[in-house]
Amino acid sequence: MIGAPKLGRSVVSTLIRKRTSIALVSVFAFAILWITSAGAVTPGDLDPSFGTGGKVATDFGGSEAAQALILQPNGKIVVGGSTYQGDEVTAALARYLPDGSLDPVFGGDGTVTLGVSGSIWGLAFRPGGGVIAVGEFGAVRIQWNGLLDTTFGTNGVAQLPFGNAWDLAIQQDGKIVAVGCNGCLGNSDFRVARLNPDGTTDESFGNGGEVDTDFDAQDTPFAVAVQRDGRIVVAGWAENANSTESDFALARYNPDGSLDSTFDGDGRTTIDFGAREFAYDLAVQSDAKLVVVGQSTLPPTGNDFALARLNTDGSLDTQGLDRYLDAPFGTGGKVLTSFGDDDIATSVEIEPGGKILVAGLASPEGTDGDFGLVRYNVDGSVDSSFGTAGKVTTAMTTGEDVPWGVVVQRDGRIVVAGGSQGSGSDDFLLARYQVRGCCFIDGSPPGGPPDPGPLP
Ligand SMILES: [Ca+2]
Ligand SMILES: [Ca+2]
Ligand SMILES: [Ca+2]
Ligand SMILES: [Ca+2]
Repeated sequence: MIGAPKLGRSVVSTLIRKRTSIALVSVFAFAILWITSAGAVTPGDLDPSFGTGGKVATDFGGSEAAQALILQPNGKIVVGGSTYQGDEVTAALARYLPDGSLDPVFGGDGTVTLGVSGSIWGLAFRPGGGVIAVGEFGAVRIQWNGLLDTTFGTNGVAQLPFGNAWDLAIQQDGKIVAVGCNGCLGNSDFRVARLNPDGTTDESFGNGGEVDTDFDAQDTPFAVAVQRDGRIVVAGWAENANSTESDFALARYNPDGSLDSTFDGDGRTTIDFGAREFAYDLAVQSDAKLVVVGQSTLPPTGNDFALARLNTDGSLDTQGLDRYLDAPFGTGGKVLTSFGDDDIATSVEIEPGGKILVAGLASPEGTDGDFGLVRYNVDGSVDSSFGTAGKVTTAMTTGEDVPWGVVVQRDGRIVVAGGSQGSGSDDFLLARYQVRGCCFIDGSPPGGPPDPGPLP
């Protein structure tokens, strides 16, 4: 699904580089241990109290990929994706305790394989308990113990009017907004659909429960958020007919599904970085500005992390509304960040203090591709107190490690989840990172309410 990351790297040179890195690691191991024991934590360091050295891999017995990540209020971590076994792709979920171990309350061993085909691409908590997941299969509701709720939709599965749902958001009234495209090929458009909380089509939304929005030839919506005022924002990309040019594309809708004319005049806007752009995630800041992230592809430098921030009226955040308090974002509202080669931002989360965390595939020159994480200040500059000059890369496998979700715990620690391609052992992959002053190095859980009880 990710644009077109180049895989044509020399395996031999990769192996040589890996051996060199191992040698360097052993040389510096004592120094790193000493620094850790002295309590000097650099924000962005892996959290040793999570899994093994800050990393977790979960195998379902096949080829897995994690594509959605949410955090329960009590600190448990829910990850959704797929497992490929015996020529079948099946929706799969895992739930983890705060220390990264699998939660046996969930499905008996922490993992659940749903009896629906296709991958989970979006997860969200449902008010009143349970989790809604969307993907190729439509939408399902999962109970606190991992079981499918068969009172939802038809025998537990609600149909959605597209081949694949890429994301969802849940309104305050419990209605479910999902995005996908009417074909995703040829002359496709953004399609937004809304379900009632019980999984039936919400006929009050748009045209019989769905809305189509055209930008260019091939339009693909990939992320959706519901603003606090109830308006619905969708981000993705608009591509021309011969795939030579594409831009970030955003649409905003009123709660009834009509385009919001206060957003760039007609409810739609596109953002060009001067190359081919694809947007994969969207976050709404506390001041209602929108942050969109994805990739910009400009040969020969490959893909870069691409970020844009929009004002609430849909214009790029080029000035800031208050010259003292509200800094403009990047250059002309846009930021590009390179790790070296093929770098693709897939997920964004706003920290409580307003800093912006972006996770994605990071490929420093010549590497096989790893989890990448960048923390930005509110003005779009990289936060130099984080990692190395604002960036962190984590090799999860010898393959191409692609994160598809980032969340911030209540204690500030950062969890990233995703999968890998080409390593030969594709599992759900998670990493957790520390932040400055982190006092949770002993693994004490953040506490909070217990799991919600069974659905009524
Ligand atoms: Ca596996
Ligand atoms: Ca179109
Ligand atoms: Ca473009
Ligand atoms: Ca890797």
